Amino acid sequence: MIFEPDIETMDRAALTALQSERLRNTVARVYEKVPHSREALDSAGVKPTDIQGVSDLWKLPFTRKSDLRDTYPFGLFATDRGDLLRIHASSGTTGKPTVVGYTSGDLEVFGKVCARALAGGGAQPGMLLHNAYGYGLFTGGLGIHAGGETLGMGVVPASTGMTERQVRLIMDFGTEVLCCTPSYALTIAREFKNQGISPDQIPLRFALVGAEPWTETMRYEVDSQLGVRSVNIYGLSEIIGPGVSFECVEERHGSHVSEDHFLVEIVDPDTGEQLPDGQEGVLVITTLTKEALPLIRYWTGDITSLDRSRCSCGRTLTRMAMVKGRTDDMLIVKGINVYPSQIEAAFGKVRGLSPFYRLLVDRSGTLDQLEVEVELSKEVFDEVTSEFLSEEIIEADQLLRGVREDAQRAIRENIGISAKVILLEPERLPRSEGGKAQKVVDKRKVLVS
Ligand code: DLL
Repeated sequence: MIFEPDIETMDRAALTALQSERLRNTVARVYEKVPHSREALDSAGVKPTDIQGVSDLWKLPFTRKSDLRDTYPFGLFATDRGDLLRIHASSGTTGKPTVVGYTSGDLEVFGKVCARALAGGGAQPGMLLHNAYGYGLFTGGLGIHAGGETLGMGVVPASTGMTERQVRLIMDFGTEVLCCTPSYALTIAREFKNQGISPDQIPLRFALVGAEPWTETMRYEVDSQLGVRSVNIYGLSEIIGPGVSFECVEERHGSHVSEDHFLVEIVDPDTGEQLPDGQEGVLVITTLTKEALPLIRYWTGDITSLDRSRCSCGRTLTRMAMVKGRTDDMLIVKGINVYPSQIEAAFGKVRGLSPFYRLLVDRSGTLDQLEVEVELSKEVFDEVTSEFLSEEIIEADQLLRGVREDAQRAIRENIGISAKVILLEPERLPRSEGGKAQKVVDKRKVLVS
């Protein structure tokens, strides 16, 4: 189902005209209302009148997370504090949190883009939505909540944690749609299994998962363990929260960007030059309708590519590929760029591994060392332990060695780096309780511990 067909299937020329008009207004407003951004434009030698349309976008300077931090808390806001109806903030693990605000108009847009995403993912008015994104300063909970209500769904504001209870509520209510992070979807799946509930007994039909990178391997696990068809939902607080882009349940091949509100481009991470469609780089987003916190050319740090070809679902909105990772998540190990999702993708082809893994990077002397802890799949683990019981230890040992060698080879062949793989028994790694999973421990950054 398409929530706003007029917009979502709009002819490209009409959409570009709409974007150009909104871009002109946004730049003029920001220039007038936000001194910090006015200075940035002035020092780049750009006047609002230089921006006539989308094709002039490249002339504008980037806005970065540091601009939000430097002007903490409300320095980039274009409205009075009295016009704010809501404030969200990032957890701010390093330094000050990033604060974002919404006017009544912004909240309406937020609800609509999330409703588009839910409808795109298979949800329909009248269905129940189990929302296991965190409620609070994180935008996931309240954002998706508003999307469900805007679409006409009944929303269960489950938030995160207490997985046993989440499973019980889904079963008792007969809930059709699940929203949570991909790692938490697998935690919920494991709890269903522990309670002896098989995928065909679970009432869920659709899942919108996001807020952290995930891969096709994980999608397969989510779908098969929960008996759902899962789609990706992407977003970031600075731009609005969830709902910046979403996959359609028909194709599940790239996430449609709500381009009437968010203008996207891909740029070279080193030079900032715009890159052509299809090429991978940093996603940069300009808000087109945001009132409280309009952002010009916001450097998301997320690595992806764009595809403007038509989609069989009927939407004309540009699609962005699954986010590979963030520029600041990228590890440089022995001079080679490594994203956690590349390891996950490489492991997807190895029999005997589960999707639960963690990268540990350390330095011995001047040499970087990468270790990857990964849990064995339940099947292989059972096979190995039963062989132990029957005292066929040698065979079990061979099986484990084989899995480990395959895993190490997959990393070498796919990423070009040698890593030590450590096989763990199932459920050894810390599980996501609804938040974003921590996939990397970089011990090189710890100066004193
Ligand atoms: O994670 C908003 C959100 C909530 C999106 C619920 C989807 C669902 P932040 O906490 O500000 O906002 O984190 C934003 O998370 O820049 C990406 O690096 C990452 N991210 C978000 N969605 C995805 C996704 C929310 N589908 C940051 N795939 C972004 C990969 C994602 N990474």
